[in-house]
Amino acid sequence: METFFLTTPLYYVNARPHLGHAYSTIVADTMTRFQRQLGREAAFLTGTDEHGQKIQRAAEAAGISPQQFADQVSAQFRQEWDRLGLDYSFYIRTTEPRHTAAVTEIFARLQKNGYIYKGSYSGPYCVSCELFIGEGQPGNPCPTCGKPTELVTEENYYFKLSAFSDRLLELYRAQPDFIRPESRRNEVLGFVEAGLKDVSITRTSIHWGIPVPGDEKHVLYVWFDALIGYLSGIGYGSPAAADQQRWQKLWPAWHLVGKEIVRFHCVYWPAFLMAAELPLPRGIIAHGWLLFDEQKMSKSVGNVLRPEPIRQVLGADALRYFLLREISFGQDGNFSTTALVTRYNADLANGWGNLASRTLAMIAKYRDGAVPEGESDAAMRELAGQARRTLIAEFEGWQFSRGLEAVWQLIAGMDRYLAEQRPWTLDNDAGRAQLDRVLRTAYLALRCSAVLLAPVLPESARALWAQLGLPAGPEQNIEHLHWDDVAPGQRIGVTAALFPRLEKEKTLEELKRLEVMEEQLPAPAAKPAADVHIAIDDFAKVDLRVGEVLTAERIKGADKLLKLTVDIGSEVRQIVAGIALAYEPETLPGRKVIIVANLAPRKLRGVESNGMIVAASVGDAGAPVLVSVPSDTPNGARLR
Ligand code: ME8
Repeated sequence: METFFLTTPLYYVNARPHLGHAYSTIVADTMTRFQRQLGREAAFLTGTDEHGQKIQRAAEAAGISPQQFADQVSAQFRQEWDRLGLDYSFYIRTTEPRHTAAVTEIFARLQKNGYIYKGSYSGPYCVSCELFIGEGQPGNPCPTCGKPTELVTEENYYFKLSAFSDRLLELYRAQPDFIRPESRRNEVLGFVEAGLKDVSITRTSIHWGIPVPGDEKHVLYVWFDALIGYLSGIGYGSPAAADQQRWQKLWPAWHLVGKEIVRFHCVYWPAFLMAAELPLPRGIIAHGWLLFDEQKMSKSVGNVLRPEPIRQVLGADALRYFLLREISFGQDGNFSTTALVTRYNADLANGWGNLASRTLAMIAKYRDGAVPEGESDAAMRELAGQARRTLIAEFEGWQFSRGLEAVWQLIAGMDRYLAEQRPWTLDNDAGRAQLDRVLRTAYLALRCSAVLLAPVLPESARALWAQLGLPAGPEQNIEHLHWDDVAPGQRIGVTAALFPRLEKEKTLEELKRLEVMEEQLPAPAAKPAADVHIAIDDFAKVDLRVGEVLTAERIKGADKLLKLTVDIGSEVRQIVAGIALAYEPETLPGRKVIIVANLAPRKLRGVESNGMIVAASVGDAGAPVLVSVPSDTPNGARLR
């Protein structure tokens, strides 16, 4: 049987995951579960992209090695996916030896096939996008992200991308749904039709990458390296027979990507594969961006929200449901916690959850927990059939919101049916048969909804299934789902509220509070290992001094940062400190602090920082608490 194999982008490890990353991974998880419920074998791969200049710089700023940095952040991605219950089948890190083996093999194939030559590149490069810009002046804004480009002048290995224009255009023509949606396809067509230039696939000015086999002063360009992760993650490049079989069984993949990386996936990647004589992907599905305050949610803009507070307060299922229901797949969508809580209450607590609790309570009360037998309502049965058909068609076309809407039509239809039938008036001899019919119908509708919603709301669907007293789980085949397939003598299970109603203002406050704590989590840094000792000379290298805060002000657009001036005896330093969420600027002047005086200067949000304020990191969230000395300690005194 053919396997449905899907990949998410391999996320950069320059920073922890945010909701944008969670969105892609949730979509992949949902699609994979849905495919399984169509009776297909399905798997998805995710992972982290760990090489390149961006990561190298982030690690330098943290004062640790790129590998240590990548280890920490990659673990945070994995931890987040595990907490959210995202059931990835494969996880690849591009710093794993198995990945290097695959990359080396593909590079060798390209070389053997004559698609690689040496040349030199001099021109703008965008570090944020890890992209050679090819035209314009260094310093100009990157056409993709708008950040200033940098001049790169290097001897490089080039890939003959220009040789593939015709074959790529032929591919897009022969397979019109290779790139979805249509708008992205047109963008790519335009780009390729304008003519492709060869691309540099190595760097010499950075070292954090996979060395070019046989010419080790070059490292491979991060995008060349990363795309191959889709293959190395399932066994390509490994000599073991089991690995070979696995990748050959799973490949080719569907690639799910954000719209900003469509060109890499639709142009470069198929061309690399053609050059390596490997099968091309089945297709590329591009989704839009999650916006926050009308801008792309991104680390570099600094407007990110984390999945964790939402999971803690509303649960992973509510987050999944909201993202898939609220955002029209393929388009950009604004994320708002107010809309999240409103939808939770309306659709989950008052909608699905309430239908479940009312129905189960009535079966308990009127029929002592036994599901009545006999006929169910034909109109409701038809509505359920329609929900099922619509959900299948829409989910197959990645239109999750419309598929979910159909299930909520069934839920609303059931609410209306109960309001019309007024089962609470039927608990008498004359009403007995009708009450049986109403309760059975509501029970069957719930059973059907649990199966249909299991790909999107897996935890709640399982909980409801148990409350319905049904065996196994709701992950049943959706195509073969029978409305009336309930064993005689069926009894309901133990009931509880699926989605307790939330008080809006309090919930929003709680989300905000947890969000603030999240942002105070310590950034990756070298962890002092208990069993590694340093010499006194090592400690003496750190110039720790007493200082006094003279002024403190907020930095526009950076919630966490304060700009301080600090008197350290010999001079007054400007220092940027990440303590704004814990300290009001007005409370700081006059306060004694400890600073690291000999850190290399760096810029945070464009503001120069000459040193670092020392703070204790408290609690799970690592909230900063300033370290101090008695107020009469002279400024500039050294700590030894
Ligand atoms: O591009 N809205 O990694 P990346 C929706 N390493 N999705 C978002 C998003 C947002 N605001 N922000 C991020 C890279 N994403 C490369 C990929 S693949 C071989 C290499 C999601 O960490 C979305 O899927 O910048 C986007 O394409 C991806 O994260 C970018 O992650």
